[in-house]
Amino acid sequence: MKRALITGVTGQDGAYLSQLLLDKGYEVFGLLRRSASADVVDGRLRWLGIAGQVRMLDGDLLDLASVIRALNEVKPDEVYNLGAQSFVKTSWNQPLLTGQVTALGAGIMLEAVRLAAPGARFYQASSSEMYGLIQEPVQSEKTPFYPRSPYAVAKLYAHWMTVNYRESFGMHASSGILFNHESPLRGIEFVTRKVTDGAARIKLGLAGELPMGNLDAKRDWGHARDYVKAMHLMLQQDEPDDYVVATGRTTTVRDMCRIAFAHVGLDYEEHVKVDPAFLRPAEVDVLLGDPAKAREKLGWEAETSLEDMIAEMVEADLARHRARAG
Ligand code: NDP
Ligand code: GDR
Repeated sequence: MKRALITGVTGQDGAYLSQLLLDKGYEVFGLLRRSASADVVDGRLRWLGIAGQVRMLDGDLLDLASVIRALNEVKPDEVYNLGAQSFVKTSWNQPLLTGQVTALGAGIMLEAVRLAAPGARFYQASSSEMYGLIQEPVQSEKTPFYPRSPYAVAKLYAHWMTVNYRESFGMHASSGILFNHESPLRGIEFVTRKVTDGAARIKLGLAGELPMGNLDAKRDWGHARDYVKAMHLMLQQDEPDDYVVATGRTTTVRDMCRIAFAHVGLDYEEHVKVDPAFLRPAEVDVLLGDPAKAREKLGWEAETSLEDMIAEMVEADLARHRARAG
């Protein structure tokens, strides 16, 4: 039985990856940072019905000793570093914390694996945000990076550290350059979930308006359930490498709003209002990934359309609000 250690196990991807690995017969372990709200930390795992099946170990990405202790205990075959301060807008308000967790945290993980679990395969959660100010209309593994937020700068450090540990120490360390991926388990602050939750609340008469930021930004949105499969596939390859994971289709925030509101029979234009509070100091205007390498080498393809994913998210948010109302 293979053993996997996941950082960021309580997040969206950590939950779906845990489910995938459990289904494949892995023993799954998660690094869990202490929270005063311990009763809610495994909410996503509970939603997927797998909370009791992931073994949690105390640890924090900022604490090398705790990570080494976890690695010594688990003796993992595979390590997935998904932990991060992952909300781009917050990274301007907490740039140094974002650097510590999202950049140095990856350095800590790489160093800990080198010292305490040298045979383990390593996955780093890199991001399409690293492309930032776009240099090429379609982004591939060869497109130059130009990060546009403290988050993206931090992810770039983590990405190059992963490449460097692979080249310096021969580590089986791979980096997935994942474009935006969403699901009913997406944090409520991210744009798709904010919109699907907003559409659900407005439909149920719980709200009237939805204040939003830049409606012209374009993103290549896929489903997290599909994307965690690519993470796993990368660690099954003979050679470590970097892969773009994307759908190859880009959509404006405005059109995503249209799709979500139309699902509940509403016109987004009557409810979505632009509020400057949600604009960013610097924006990534458009992202569009080329997943050809992942398709050819991993046999991976996005399976869920944006329309189907948004419908699933709106339905989940309607169900949540109905359940809350009793
Ligand atoms: P989430 O924000 O949902 O989850 C982030 C996870 O990191 C949480 O489990 C959080 O724990 C954990 N974490 C934060 N700080 C620490 C710390 N100091 N020590 C240990 N764990 C910590 O992110 P996603 O699941 O959406 O994304 C997973 C990874 O993939 C992230 O690294 C993200 O940056 C990256 N990524 C995501 C994309 C996406 O579209 N979703 C696209 C490309 C990259 P807690 O619950 O305690 O806060
Ligand atoms: P992003 O995701 O910054 O791409 O990072 P987010 O959903 O926050 O924003 C996407 C785009 O939508 C625009 N936008 C708004 N965004 C939010 N959150 N709220 C709003 O009200 C709003 N209005 C418009 C944004 O300006 C932006 O252009 C996500 C994270 O998961 C990262 O961790 C990951 O690395 C990247 O995706 C790939």
